[in-house]
Amino acid sequence: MTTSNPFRSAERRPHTDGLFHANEVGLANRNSGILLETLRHDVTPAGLHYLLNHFDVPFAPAGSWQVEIGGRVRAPLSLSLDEIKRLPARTLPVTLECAGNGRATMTPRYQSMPWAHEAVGNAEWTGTPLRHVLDRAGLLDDVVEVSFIGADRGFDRGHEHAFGRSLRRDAALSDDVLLVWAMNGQPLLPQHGFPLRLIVPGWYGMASVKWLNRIEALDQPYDGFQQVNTYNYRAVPDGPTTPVTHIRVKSLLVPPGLPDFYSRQRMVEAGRTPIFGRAWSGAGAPITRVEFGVDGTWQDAQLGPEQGEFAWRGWSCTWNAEPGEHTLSCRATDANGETQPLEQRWDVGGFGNNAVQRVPVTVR
Ligand SMILES: Nc1nc2c(c(=O)[nH]1)N[C@H]1C(S)=C(S)[C@@H](COP(=O)(O)O)O[C@H]1N2
Ligand SMILES: [Mo]
Repeated sequence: MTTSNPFRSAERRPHTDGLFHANEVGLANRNSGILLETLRHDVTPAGLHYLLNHFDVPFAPAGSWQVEIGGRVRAPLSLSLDEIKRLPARTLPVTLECAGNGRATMTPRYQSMPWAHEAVGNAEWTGTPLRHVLDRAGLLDDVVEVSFIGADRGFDRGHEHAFGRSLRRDAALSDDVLLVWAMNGQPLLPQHGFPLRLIVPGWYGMASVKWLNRIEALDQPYDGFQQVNTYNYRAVPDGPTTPVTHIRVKSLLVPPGLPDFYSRQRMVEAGRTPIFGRAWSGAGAPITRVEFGVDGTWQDAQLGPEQGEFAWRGWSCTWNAEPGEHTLSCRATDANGETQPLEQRWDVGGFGNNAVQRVPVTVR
C-alpha cells in the first residue's frame, strides 16, 4: 500500500510482482483496450478503440471551444472549431498504440496502467494539417519546439499539470500532423478528445494530445511533466533518458478457437485452422514480413493489402493444429530491418514493449 501523500510525493511508484494493486485495477476499469478478436476490422470502430486518459475527461460544451495559438509567433490568435474546420482537410488511417502497451507482462512491473496487449487501434482521423494554423500565426525564427496543451489537469508524482506534449519545429510542420475533429467520419467522442485533438502519425499515443486548447511556440525545449518526467526510456531509475517517440515494429494475432469465460484460455479443434492478425510499425516503415510461430517453429504468413503509411496491415496463414498444448506467436519485420524481439529488454517505466505475443491454446 502507498502511504505517502500523492499530492506531495515525487517518488516513483514501486515495481511489484504478482497480484495487481487496487489502483492498477482502478486504472484498468477506466481505460479500456481493444478486444483482440476485433483486430479483424480494418478500421477499428470508435467504441472498440483503446482508451488512455490520465486525468478526468473534460466536459466540453459544443460550440464554445477556442484554441489559443501563442508564444513565439508574429500574430497570436484564437480559433474556433468552425474556423479550424474551414481549413483544408485530410483524412488519414493511423494506428495508435499506447507506449505502455504490454507493461503488465513485465516482471517486476512498474505500477501504472497494466496493459497486456490491447492498447492499440486503427482509426480514420479527419483534420487539418497543423502547419496551416502555425503558418497563420507565423512562427518566429527562434522557434525550436511547439507545445500542445489539453484541457485536462491533475497530479502525478506530486506535480500538478495540464496534460501537455511538444514536437520539434520540423516535426510540427509535417503535413501528416493533424488537428483532428472527426474519428471514422463522426465527431470525436468525449473520451477521445472532443472537440479537437492532435494526431501525430507513427508516434506512440502520448504525442496525440486530446482536448487541445492551447498551442505554444517555444524558443527552448518544452519542459512539461509528460515530456520530461515520463515517456522516456530509462535503463535505471535516475539514469540517462531517451525520449519515447515512434512506434516500434509489432504484431498481434487474434486468439483462435473458443475462450473460457474467466481465464480466457483457448480451446481449438484439431485440423486446418485459419489464423489472422495485424502488424504495424511507426516512422512510416512498411511491414515487409510476418512470421507465425507454433512452439518456436516459424512459418511465413501472407500479408494483406497495405492500408496507408501509418496504418496496420492484416496478415493471415493456416495452422495445421495437432492435439495437445501449444503456444502461438507472431513476429513482424519492417522495411528498416527492425524485427520483434522474443524477450523484451524492459526500461524502468515499461515503455515501448514489442516482444512477440504468446497465446497458449489447447487443441482437442
Ligand atoms: N489531453 C490528453 N491527451 C492525451 C492523453 C491524456 O491523458 N490527456 N493520453 C495520451 C495517451 S498516453 C494516449 S496512448 C492517447 C490515447 O488516445 P485514445 O484514448 O484516443 O486512444 O492519448 C494521448 N493524449
Ligand atoms: Mo499512452
